[in-house]
Amino acid sequence: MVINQSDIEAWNERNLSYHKEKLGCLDRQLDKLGKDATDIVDRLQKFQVAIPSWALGVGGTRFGRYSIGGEPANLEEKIDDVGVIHALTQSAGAISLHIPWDIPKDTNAIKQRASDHGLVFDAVNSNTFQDQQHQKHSYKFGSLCHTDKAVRQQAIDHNLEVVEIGKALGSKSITVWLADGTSFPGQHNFRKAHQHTQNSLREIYQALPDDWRMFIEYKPYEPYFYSMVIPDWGTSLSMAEACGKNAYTLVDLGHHLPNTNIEQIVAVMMMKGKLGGFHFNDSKYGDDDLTVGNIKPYQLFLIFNELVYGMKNNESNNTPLAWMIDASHNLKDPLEDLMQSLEAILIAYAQAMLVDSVALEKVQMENDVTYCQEILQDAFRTDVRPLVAEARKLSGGALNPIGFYRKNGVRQQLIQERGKDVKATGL
Ligand SMILES: [Mn+2]
Repeated sequence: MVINQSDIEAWNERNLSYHKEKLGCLDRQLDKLGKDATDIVDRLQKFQVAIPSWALGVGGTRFGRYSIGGEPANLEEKIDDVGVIHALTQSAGAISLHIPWDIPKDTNAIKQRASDHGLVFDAVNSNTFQDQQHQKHSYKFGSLCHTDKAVRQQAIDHNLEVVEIGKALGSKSITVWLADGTSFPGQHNFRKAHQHTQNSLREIYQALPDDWRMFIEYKPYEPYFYSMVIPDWGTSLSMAEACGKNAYTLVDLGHHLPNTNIEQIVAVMMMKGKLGGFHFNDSKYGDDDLTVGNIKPYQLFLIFNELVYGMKNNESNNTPLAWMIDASHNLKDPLEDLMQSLEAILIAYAQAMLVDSVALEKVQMENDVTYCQEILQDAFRTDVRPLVAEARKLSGGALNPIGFYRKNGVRQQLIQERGKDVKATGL
């Protein structure tokens, strides 16, 4: 399934006059505020978010999984799906592989296929949260933290294998998320579990090529409900620091207890030069993995406000961040859902670029609390969608990707090509 550029152009032509009308209005508004629309559009065009290979099929809950039809059955088709999203949005120029769900059989052919779609390989993700067939030791009671050295070694070896696969594909980073934890008090010696994990991570880190980065993800609970070995940013940061300069903390928006101030975490981690990457999603209660920005768009904006400030004021030389959508799709068409997520991310980014940071700093100094809020909300309540659409159009994408996707019956074509009953591996 390949989207024809000429179809996108024809689609844009039909929708152009309405777009121009909206863009013109916004341009005049921004002019008055002294904001340069061209610069914002330019930055939006450059912003690329990785799509994980496990997010292209319909996910399930503990209770059921309802296939949508035409799901990708193998890595090649997953790459094709990201290709569709990228062709329409021009902002999903990377794919993040999950090992062992998506081990390339023919690395060169996979690289070629990705590059045909204009895609590169982002961080590779290891998996020690479930047992694979023919695996010698079980991870039931932990992986990098396990009491048994042989289990820890097996988990370390798996991570090193993931790095080898990533090297062959041109990836430059590995993301480690551990499901290690306990559900009952007394089950772990906290100190030993922490030390084992720390030592295991250090071993993986030391085997990384010099130009690779390691991202350490944290999560407060789930799959275990009493304790997790890396429950929060503080633990992740201390482990990253103990590993070395190329180890960073990775923030997954869903991996926080309710009402955690994620924007503050982002600000401080960037100031310390230890924020490595981001997993985008949205949630109401826990790690719900819902469409980005669909429930808490203001929080997403506030996070981007800190990101934009951090990228502008980068005294600590924080590494360029790795962006990825980490969501699961149970109800919607995964491709539509991912396009909605990309849109939400770009909207929040554009709004954050509208924040008058000079004025904000001034009123902060004066402790003018009312005006601090006014400045933030002025930016947040600006409808920046024409800028996002313009950026997409200039890069060769569709003005309205979901409109195009529906009108051109992309899902129907995928079902025709791949069948109704295929199920993708993934969450
Ligand atoms: Mn994640």
